[in-house]
Amino acid sequence: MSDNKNKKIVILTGAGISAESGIKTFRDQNGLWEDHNILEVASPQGFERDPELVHRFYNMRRKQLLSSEVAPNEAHLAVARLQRELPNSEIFLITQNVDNLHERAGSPQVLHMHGELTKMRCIESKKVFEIKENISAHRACPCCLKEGNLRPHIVWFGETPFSMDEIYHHTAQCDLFIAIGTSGVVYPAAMLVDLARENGAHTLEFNLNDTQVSDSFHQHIVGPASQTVPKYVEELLNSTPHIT
Ligand code: BJW
Repeated sequence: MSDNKNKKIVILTGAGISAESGIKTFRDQNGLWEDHNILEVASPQGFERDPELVHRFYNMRRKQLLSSEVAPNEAHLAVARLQRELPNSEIFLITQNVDNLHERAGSPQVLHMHGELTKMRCIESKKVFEIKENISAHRACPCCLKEGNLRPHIVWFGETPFSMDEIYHHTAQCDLFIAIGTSGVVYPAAMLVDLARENGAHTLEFNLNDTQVSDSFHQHIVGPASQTVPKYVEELLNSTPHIT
């Protein structure tokens, strides 16, 4: 994108953008799915079978996210800068990540399609609560006061990701679709590039490696997101005429 032609941009981020902040990805070597059985900790059936185990898994990840060892990296900061500074553009940020590093980097808008680690939901009323401390299966729900009614506000396998209508709407209309640090293994996020491309968008993938959807992108930028994304953002901002 070398001029001011493209106006609508969709950015889709995955675990790779937070890897350099110290948060494990899922499928890389030493990733979360090496130590945890996906269906035990990330499915509605797993939660029904052993809610304590599932709460422990998310307690552990929430505690790490909120510890002083984790902070947004240069890639999160660059995305936020692009959202704030690119003139004549509408940038819609979709993240599959359940961390809050885009918000902490200053992103003015973030859609969490797979939920958020710092939120819990009542399984009856569907009300969502911000809860930052550890949760046990016996914790009483703040709305119905029943024990065991709180679940992580996370999209597990077999569940529908949040705000799909909005995601499809923005993706089908964008001029530029950028995916950062996602393996392209999990649907429906993995097919958004096809939707964008079918509707005429230029498509760009940032990743450490080739992914199983790399061929769907027009352009593939290889390297750590903390280096490649800020460089790209800098170039984009410098090549875009600013309105005074
Ligand atoms: C770097 C880097 C650096 C590292 N710089 N890059 C058979 C066929 C097709 C689909 C299905 C199927 N069977 C079942 C399905 C559906 C299923 C699915 O896709 N399964 C596949 C695994 C086969 N999907 C679902 O069930 C979803 N729901 C659904 O489909 O509902 C139906 C529906 C569809 C459409 C509309 C309406 C309804 C729900 C998916 C829920 C995903 N949940 C998880 C866990 C919960 C969140 C959590 O606990 O954190 O979400 S799974 C996990 O994977 C997590 C992630 O958000 C998601 C994606 O992972 P991500 O982000 O791509 O991470 P990795 O680890 O895979 O990749 C990291 C990448 O970064 C790598 O490529 C690295 O190279 C790169 N990298 N360091 C740049 N420094």
